[in-house]
Amino acid sequence: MYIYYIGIGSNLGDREGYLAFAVSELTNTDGVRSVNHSSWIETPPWGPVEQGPFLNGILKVEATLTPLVMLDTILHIERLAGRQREIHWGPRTLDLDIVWIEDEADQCVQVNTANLVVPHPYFWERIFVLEPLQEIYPQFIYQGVSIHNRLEELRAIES
Ligand code: A4P
Ligand code: MG
Repeated sequence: MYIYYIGIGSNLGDREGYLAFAVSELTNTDGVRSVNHSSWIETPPWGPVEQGPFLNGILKVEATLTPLVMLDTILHIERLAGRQREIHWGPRTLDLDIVWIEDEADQCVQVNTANLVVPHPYFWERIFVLEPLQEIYPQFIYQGVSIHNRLEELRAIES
């Protein structure tokens, strides 16, 4: 059994509808035991591409699926939501990124393959990931720093 923390975002079309669609598809996937999620928060676009605001959140998914099977599952759900890969970091109907994985003993699971890197390389830099992650996993600590302190650091840098 794994616990997946999956970043979810949309900034095209019926954003809330796409997020709800992803929750429902994951819930109905064989090997998925439970799906919980943070609140959805509206966030300004991060990165170099000029685009509309995102609706972001974090899904907490308990599943027996291995990480590479989970990746295939979320890529399939993105395709079902009409996701087109045009601009790297550009606007999208639905983006699902595996941010963090734990095993049954609450140990971090690392993955480093050509198609999947976990922990997600940028997660610790992104307020739009950490804010909803804090809501669903308030005791989260990374490299000795609590998520609360990290968010304060990032907010201080941004202001
Ligand atoms: N891949 C490798 N590691 C992972 C992982 N941990 N989870 C591979 C998911 N996929 C992973 O992704 C390309 C490939 O990355 C996948 O096929 C998979 O094999 P992609 O989704 O097609 O590419 P992308 O979306 O252009 O890049 P990426 O890295 O997902 O973009 P980001 O980093 O998600 O940035 N601002 C706000 N406020 N909110 C957002 O959600 N999102 C982005 C996109 C930019 N700005 C944003 C937001
Ligand atoms: Mg992605």
